[in-house]
Amino acid sequence: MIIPPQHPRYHSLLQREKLVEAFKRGIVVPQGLIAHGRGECFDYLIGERTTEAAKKAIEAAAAALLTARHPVISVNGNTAALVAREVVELAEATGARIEVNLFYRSREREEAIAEVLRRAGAKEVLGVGEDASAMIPELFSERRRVSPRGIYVADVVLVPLEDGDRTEALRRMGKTVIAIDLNPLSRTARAANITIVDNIVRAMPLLVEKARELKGRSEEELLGILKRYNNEEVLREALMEIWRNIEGWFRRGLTIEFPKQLPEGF
Ligand code: PTJ
Repeated sequence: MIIPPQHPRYHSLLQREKLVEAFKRGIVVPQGLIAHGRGECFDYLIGERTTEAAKKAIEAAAAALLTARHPVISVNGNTAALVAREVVELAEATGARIEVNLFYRSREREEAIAEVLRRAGAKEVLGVGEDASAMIPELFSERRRVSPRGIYVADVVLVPLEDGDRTEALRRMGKTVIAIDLNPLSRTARAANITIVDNIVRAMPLLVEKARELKGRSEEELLGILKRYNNEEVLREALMEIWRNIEGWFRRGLTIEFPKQLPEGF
């Protein structure tokens, strides 16, 4: 479907089209379309823009990835459909490895997602087939299967659009977890060390830019950013932003004003 760029919801519709297209190619699961709908709702409430709170989280995420010994970016169907190029750029900027990790795992999807990433420029993609031979303890979904060269040994893991169980399991393994989740109340958002409450399509390019900007900085400076960062505060700010937006709608009224008389010629 062709969406006219002047359509008021152009960007949102474009994301839907990308996901539907990826669904038809077996990259995104039907549940991924539902998950995106939930994300859209929260995006509406935060004003469909990157908040100051999200910018703080993005800076901390860049610092965490740059100071990590074994950083890994975990990729699922929705992430591959929406931001494959940015995943590769972020991996290049931070030295992170890329690993396919799926909630609804199948060999066909692993391969299809790895192919999307390779086409976007990835030289190596972990977590496909026999490579996903290590297990995350106490986790019962297919997401427990990880690469012994990737998530299993990672000290910092970026998990966009994650489920709560795995975030908690990764934390129990002592890893630093960075989440991207539009829902500040989700279990993932609350369990992660750093939560970027923003749409992945806005957050990822900003994260790449920040990582490139901070790359030359000293370890001391980067650790300073992490020390000052407070995730609880960032989640509170994200909720406050939603609250302020709702207050604004109350104040301004909810109806749309139309001209009382039709202009001449109608
Ligand atoms: O590809 P698979 O098999 O790994 O499956 C992926 C999904 C997304 C289906 C799976 O991980 C899942 O069920 O996720 P959840 O538990 O529904 O969580 C997804 C979270 O991502 C929700 O809290 C949504 O609000 C959020 N979300 C959805 N779209 C976006 C988003 N956050 C940021 N940007 C988005 N575009």
